[in-house]
Amino acid sequence: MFIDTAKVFLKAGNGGNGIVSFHREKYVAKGGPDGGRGGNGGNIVFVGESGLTTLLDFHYKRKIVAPNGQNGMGNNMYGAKGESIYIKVPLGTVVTNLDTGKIVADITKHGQEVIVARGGRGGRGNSFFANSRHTTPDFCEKGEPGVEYNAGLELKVLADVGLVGFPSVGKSTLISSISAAKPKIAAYHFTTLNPHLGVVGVPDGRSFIVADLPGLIEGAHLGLGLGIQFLKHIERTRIIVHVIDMSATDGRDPVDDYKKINNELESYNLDLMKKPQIIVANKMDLPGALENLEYFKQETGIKDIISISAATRQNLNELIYRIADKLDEVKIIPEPIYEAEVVEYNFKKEEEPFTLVLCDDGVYNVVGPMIEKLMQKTDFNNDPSIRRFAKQIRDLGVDDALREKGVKDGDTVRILDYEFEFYD
Ligand SMILES: Nc1nc2c(ncn2[C@@H]2O[C@H](COP(=O)(O)OP(=O)(O)OP(=O)(O)O)[C@@H](O)[C@H]2O)c(=O)[nH]1
Ligand SMILES: [Mg+2]
Repeated sequence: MFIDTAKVFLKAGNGGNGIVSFHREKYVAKGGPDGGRGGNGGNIVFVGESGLTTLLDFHYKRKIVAPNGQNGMGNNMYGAKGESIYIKVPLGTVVTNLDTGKIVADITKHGQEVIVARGGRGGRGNSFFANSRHTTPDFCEKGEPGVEYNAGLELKVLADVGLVGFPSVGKSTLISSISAAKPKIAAYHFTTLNPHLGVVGVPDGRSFIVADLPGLIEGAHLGLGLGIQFLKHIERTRIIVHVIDMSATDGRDPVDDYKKINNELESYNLDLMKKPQIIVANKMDLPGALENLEYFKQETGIKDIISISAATRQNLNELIYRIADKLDEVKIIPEPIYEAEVVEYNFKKEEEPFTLVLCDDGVYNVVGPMIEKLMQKTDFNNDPSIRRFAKQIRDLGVDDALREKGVKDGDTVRILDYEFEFYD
């Protein structure tokens, strides 16, 4: 089966903790601080790979965890960093953070690397905090946690041209006649179950990529036939080649076919109808096709139709040139519509550093990315470290804000899962 969606839990490595350490040497009573920094946690990086065509691998990989950074050591030694993990994904993979619903990455180029989950930074050791006034700091930072979330992966095939039409109109026959792609061809409907890509060389040196897509039927936008799963691939193509069986082998009316397919495209996404369409009358080698073509032109008023026979390779060169010229006209490849989400552990400067939320139990919660980050970096088993945290949040104005809300000495205040007693 063709797999074009997958879910995976991503967990980047935590940063290693900084440590508190003092230099020791024979006959030296107490040396300077020399606690090193923790190593950064490993990132999870997705890499675009043109050789891959499905997300099948992710069905065996439910969870990707990058290694943590090591803690810092004495003698100013840094902890080793967690190695980043590189995962190959097919071109056209869109990654969504399912916890927030935001698009994280859209991988469209071979070799393109996107950090989809950033490892936490290592905490600084006590040697980092030494200065002329404070020569023997006895606190350090903990490492930041790595980014983690449930990711949804979706593959949207990238091609210049999408072959669109009812089942059995000859889409696969066409791609196999104009490129080296060899999809299955047969007289029954839905022979093609997954998109095939083929590179077409124009005799004048140009080339383009064609996607042979599974057939559409009425109601596809509602999920009938192979449904929406493949309509979405058409979103990524620059032009549409609309293939019609002009011989009406299956007993349908070609005019009806044409209208129904356009109706499906429009119902799925209005923008699909804005894409340039080249209309191809196929199976012109069969009896009745010429008459049907005249009738088609009359009924629709469309004159610009390319008549071919994919099976007997009639008029294929004209089609190829026509596609290449049209692609030249629509040179601008639609850029990915998504802005990459900042998957980093970051906060915007202009953002409120914190907000106070009154919970049902009457306790104030101090929330906000900045305050939570400070909190995660604090080692609560170490008094000086806690004092430093208290000073940092006082400097941010948390104490004043709480007092304004009427919080008094001895009242409980929460940050993340921790409860504190409020003291001035
Ligand atoms: N005579 C004739 N038969 C053709 C032509 N093109 C395709 N066929 C036949 O039509 C049938 C369907 O062809 P396919 O290429 O599998 O059609 P498709 O559009 O890919 O069909 P699905 O994958 O089911 O959507 C096959 O039996 C082909 O041999 C043509 O130009 N002339
Ligand atoms: Mg086919």
